[in-house]
Amino acid sequence: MLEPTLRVCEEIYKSGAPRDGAVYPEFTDGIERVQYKQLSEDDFIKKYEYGSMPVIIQGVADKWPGMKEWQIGRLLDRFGKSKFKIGESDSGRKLKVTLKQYLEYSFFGRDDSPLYLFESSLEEHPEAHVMQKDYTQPKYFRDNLYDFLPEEDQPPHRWFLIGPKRSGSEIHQDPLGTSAWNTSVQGYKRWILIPPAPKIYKRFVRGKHLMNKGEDDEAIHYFDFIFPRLKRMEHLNPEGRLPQMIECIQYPGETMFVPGGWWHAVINLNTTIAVTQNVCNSGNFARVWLATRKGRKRLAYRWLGQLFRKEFGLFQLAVAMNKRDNWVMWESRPRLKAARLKPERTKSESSNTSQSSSTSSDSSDVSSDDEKTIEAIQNAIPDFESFGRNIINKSKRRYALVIHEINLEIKAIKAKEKEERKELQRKAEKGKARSRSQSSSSEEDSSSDSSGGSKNKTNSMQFSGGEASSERSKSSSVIRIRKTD
Ligand SMILES: O=C(O)CCC(=O)C(=O)O
Ligand SMILES: [Fe+2]
Repeated sequence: MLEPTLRVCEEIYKSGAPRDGAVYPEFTDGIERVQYKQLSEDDFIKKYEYGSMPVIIQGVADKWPGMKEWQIGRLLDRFGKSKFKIGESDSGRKLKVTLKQYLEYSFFGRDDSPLYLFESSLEEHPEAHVMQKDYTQPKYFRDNLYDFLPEEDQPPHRWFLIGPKRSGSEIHQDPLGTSAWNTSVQGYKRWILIPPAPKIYKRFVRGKHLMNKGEDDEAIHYFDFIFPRLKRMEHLNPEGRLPQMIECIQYPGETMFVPGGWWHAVINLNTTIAVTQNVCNSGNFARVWLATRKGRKRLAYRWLGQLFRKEFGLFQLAVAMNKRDNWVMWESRPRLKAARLKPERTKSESSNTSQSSSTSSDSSDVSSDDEKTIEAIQNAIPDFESFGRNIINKSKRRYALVIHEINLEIKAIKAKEKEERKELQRKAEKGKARSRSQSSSSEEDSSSDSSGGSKNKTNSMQFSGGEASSERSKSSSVIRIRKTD
């Protein structure tokens, strides 16, 4: 299935023909393309980041040394003996092999869904850290709000990738609502992008409702079988639930921008070498804040402290969102409770309270600097109504858009949570029924959404022993884990 598309891509690439609107055997390229030199930071943020619109940027990598250095032969000469991460076992153990081993595997192996080299900490790599100099961040992403946290506290956000033909990324959203840029230095990537919307759930975009028994959601299987069904039933069908989506090819040298929350899946049409980074900026802050305060409670607390010092407008936004949702931050739970009980505490009482809150959680997460900040935060919480007016007056367009997005997101999150609760209930009922009918034999993995977890582990570990399996090998858990934090 990939071959005819690859042939069209190569023709277009050689002839220098325009890529927007190009017609491939199974789809028409529907993404907008822009020139790096012609698009200012402001225009990018307004149109694509606030506008939550994917775009391919041409010309970002024109002067990168990596365009010459990141050729397979060169990389092999430079780093053939160095080890890179190609996955993780289900228990989180890193799977590393030498670049030479990996390239042998990817050129000579016959895996249906090959393993993907996904190295997340190039800067810490004993030899390959020099590759950091081979590329520069596009100008639109220099302000990353996570940079307010020390590097070691930040969720992973930089990856170097090598993937052979047929390798790819299952359909997913990037972690914590962040946006991403992804530059292909070599090779063609086919993308599917689906915008976030209240009724677009994980199970739905994965096409669980359209899967036959025994089918999985690995990238190659998704592109070949599941997605065509989803497109027919839910996109092309006027009664379908998926009116919007984008299909396109990313060519060598092009940079894909994926806004926070967008579902996306990728398949490599030939060997690709790419670099990708995730960012949080004022354009996606509302989404990232909602995800961070829920998924990374302690990190959110520390981050809020930094925002207070360095980006007061966004700090206010975060606090307003918390107020509106009655969300109590991790650290401030006991503090607020105590404040409600004893509004006029003495100094010593208040320090006792904060001590006991620390021991009940993780004291190492709270520095005394944070303590001072949290005090200031508590005093600075604005009244939401006046805060809203204030903000709108201050910079109408910017925040109106953000607030609108918050509303959509809150709705989506509530709907999602409801769905999750139902799912949990279903599982619990299923479990009860099962334990009634059978008491032994518990080999099966019961998590409904993690397709083939233990199978993947076995295959990954086989490979770590240096075997290029000629059987169908799976990498889905490997891929799924890599952009989580
Ligand atoms: O190039 C790819 O495989 C896509 C990468 C991606 O979407 C991700 O890592 O989140
Ligand atoms: Fe992604």
